[in-house]
Amino acid sequence: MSKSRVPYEVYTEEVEALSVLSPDGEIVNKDKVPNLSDDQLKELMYRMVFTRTWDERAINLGRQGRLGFYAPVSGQEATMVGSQFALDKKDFICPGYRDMPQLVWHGLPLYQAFLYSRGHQHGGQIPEDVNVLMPQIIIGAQVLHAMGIAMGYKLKKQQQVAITYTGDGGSSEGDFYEALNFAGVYKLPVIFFVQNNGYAITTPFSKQTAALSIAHKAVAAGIRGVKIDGMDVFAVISAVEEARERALKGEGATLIEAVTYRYRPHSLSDDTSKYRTKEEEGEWSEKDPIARLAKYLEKKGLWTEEDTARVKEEAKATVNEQIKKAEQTEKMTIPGLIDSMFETTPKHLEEQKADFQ
Ligand SMILES: Cc1ncc(C[n+]2csc(CCOP(=O)(O)OP(=O)(O)O)c2C)c(N)n1
Repeated sequence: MSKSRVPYEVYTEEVEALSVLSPDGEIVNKDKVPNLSDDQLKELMYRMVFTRTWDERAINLGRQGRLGFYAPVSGQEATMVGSQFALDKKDFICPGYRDMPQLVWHGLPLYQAFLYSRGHQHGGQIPEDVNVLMPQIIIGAQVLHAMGIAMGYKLKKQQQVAITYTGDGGSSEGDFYEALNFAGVYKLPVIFFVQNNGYAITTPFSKQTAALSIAHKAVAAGIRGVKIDGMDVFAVISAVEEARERALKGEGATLIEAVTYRYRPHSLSDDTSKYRTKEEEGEWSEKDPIARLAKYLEKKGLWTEEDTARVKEEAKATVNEQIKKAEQTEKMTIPGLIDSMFETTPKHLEEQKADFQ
């Protein structure tokens, strides 16, 4: 934080988003290119293509009645896949409802993501070695959870970082400000990652805040704020790596605002034509995070169209297999649900279970 003094009126200036990889696949900021091996670059591309195919299949599965609630992710692969790519396996993820890709790439089995969507309690039985919570539907609640987990890391002197995701809408919630404030006061190892995709369902960003940007909200909390191009996976990785390193060095929290776009509807019961134009959608499709990484990798001789086609087929086969596994999981029952809540079911719940039976 700068300690320079200015006249008595508090003011801030517009900030330009960090950009590393341009839409035509050129490096525009050499200093911020993440240090990734060729294999890591290919893995990153693999995950982004896989995620988009999974998203397309999930939308169809939802329309067939085979999934319950589902929030589409296409367009946000750079923020979702890229930010998780920059984490360590022991870092902790607190997601919102759209953030299933981060959980799956952090180790949650895909069939459990499908079970969660189907409302089955086994979807939320997180494997011991996977440091995630299940997505919050309550907008902004997870921001406080991540702050609390980071508080625990700090008290126990554990070299771990918590990251949480919310949207532009989430950044207007009271929970959001409370979490940022605590993180500032206690210098906590937490990353607040806001995916500003331009809309909170139908509410456009212009009606969300009068602040100069979401990143500016860090100023009031006394934490670091950065704004990045969220369609640029290198900018995402660079910003998360930097925030992690600072957090681990005891320098506190970072608020990252990543400017992105969701190509698909908010959920499966939303009609984008009611609140945005085809022109706008066209402009954002020119910035596609997958297309731009593909261009970069093709120029380096690391990726071809055949690779994309192969990954799509692989993703479709995996989704088919994992949705079948979810569908074949024993049906949820009320006694089973009660028994899965505690290691030893408390007496009052045993009584309720007996009453039910
Ligand atoms: C506390 C709370 N208020 C309202 C809702 C209803 N709701 C669900 S999604 C949503 C919009 C959130 O938009 P944003 O935070 O920008 O995230 P995005 O869906 O765009 O990823 C709202 C208002 C909710 N789930 N929780």
